[in-house]
Amino acid sequence: SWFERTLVILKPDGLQRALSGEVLSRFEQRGLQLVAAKLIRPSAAHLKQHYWELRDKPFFTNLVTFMSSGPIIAMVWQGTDAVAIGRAIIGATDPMDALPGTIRGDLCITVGRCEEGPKEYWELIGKRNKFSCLTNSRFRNVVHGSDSVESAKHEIDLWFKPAELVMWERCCHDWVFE
Ligand code: DAT
Ligand code: MG
Repeated sequence: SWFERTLVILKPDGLQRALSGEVLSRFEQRGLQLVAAKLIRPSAAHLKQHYWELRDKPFFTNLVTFMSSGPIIAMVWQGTDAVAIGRAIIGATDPMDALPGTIRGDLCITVGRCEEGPKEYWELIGKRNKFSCLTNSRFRNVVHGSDSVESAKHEIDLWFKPAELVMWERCCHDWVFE
């Protein structure tokens, strides 16, 4: 149905890199409709809930640290197959596997662990950008998107109060959806 919804997050790297307009317009231009959005700095506790299914992964702590390292934009997008379309717009988890034309395939690169680069380089970067060496998280992949209709419902409940979801009709609705 055209009111399927998905949770999308512009991650701290996306906001820091001034990619918010680019990311929002990709969802907008595909035809999905924005029904909620907010700029927030989420707490580690909140992010642990968000990524609870990954709690046993070795990168879990680093992922939570990275995601709480700066402000993010949480959004809800609506439309036919919004979850699957959202995942297609975003691309594969590892930016190296993401196809050109996807957000991750166009806008980011796998960022290796800090130890992998030459020490002098990381010292330089560390002085310039306090986030660069903050975590060991392998992926700075710009966006999050729900991976199923079920998890989308759960995630939207976690990030938004019902009153924050705005009902409105876009003027081009009938030009995009059957
Ligand atoms: P996705 O964000 O594509 O849904 P996911 O839910 O499996 O991927 O993982 C959530 C995030 O965790 C992902 O965007 C980046 C990070 N991550 C996933 N796999 C990782 C790994 N092997 N090493 C480091 N970080 C990883
Ligand atoms: Mg996921």
